[in-house]
Amino acid sequence: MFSLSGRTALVTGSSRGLGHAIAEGMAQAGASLVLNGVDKARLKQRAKGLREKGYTVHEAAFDVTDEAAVLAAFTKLDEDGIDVNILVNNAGIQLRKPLVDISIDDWNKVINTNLTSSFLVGREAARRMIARGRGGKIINIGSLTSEAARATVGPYTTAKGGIKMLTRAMTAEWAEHGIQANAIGPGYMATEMNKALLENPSFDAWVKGRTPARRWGQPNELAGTAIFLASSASDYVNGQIIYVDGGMLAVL
Ligand code: GCO
Repeated sequence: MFSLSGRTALVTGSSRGLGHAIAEGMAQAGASLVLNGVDKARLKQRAKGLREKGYTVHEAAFDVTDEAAVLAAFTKLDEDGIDVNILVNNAGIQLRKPLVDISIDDWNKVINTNLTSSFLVGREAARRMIARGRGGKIINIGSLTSEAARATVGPYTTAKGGIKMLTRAMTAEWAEHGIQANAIGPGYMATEMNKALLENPSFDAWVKGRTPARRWGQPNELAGTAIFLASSASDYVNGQIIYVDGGMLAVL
């Protein structure tokens, strides 16, 4: 029930970080991949690496915040006969700055990349899943900040809170079409985006003290939950957010 063979997963922002780890995990479970990123060279290089491991990998370089680019990307997938039946809305950026110092451009960039993109890509994927009548899986990547705020990451927190409720909005409308929309809330993971935090001794100590598991998470530790939510094992799971956080949100 955990096999993804015969399924195709589009993972946004999958040329590095959590997206790449989730994509590789899904490929290990049998999925064909559509890798996405805006850096064509990096995308090409990462796709090549996965193909060398024997996985089936398509590349779709497009900006998830650009509606026209999203529409064009899905038209191309249609033309190439690639049916996306698993969508992972992972693409995201971080901006660490006090709210009083955030410009409207800063704000819009984070909200567009971390939230609106999931609507744009999710809408196109769902239109096709509904038209095909064979259901599908949508996995939105939230955050600890889908549940609790941390100072200086206001736009990110707001977007990730929206991801939790967008997941439920998708459930309200798409579950009857056999689409299971759920979310994953990663804890503090050792990624490029968190490099500055990992290298900050006091922040590193805070994460290890505040997390019951007493360590940072590794990107590949999200793959199991992603595979579960992408597989038949979760066909009656809708509108949930599963925190993969070493227990951080479970304790005071
Ligand atoms: C930060 C981090 C967090 C984590 C993650 C936690 O600045 O606090 O970037 O946002 O990356 O989102 O779930």
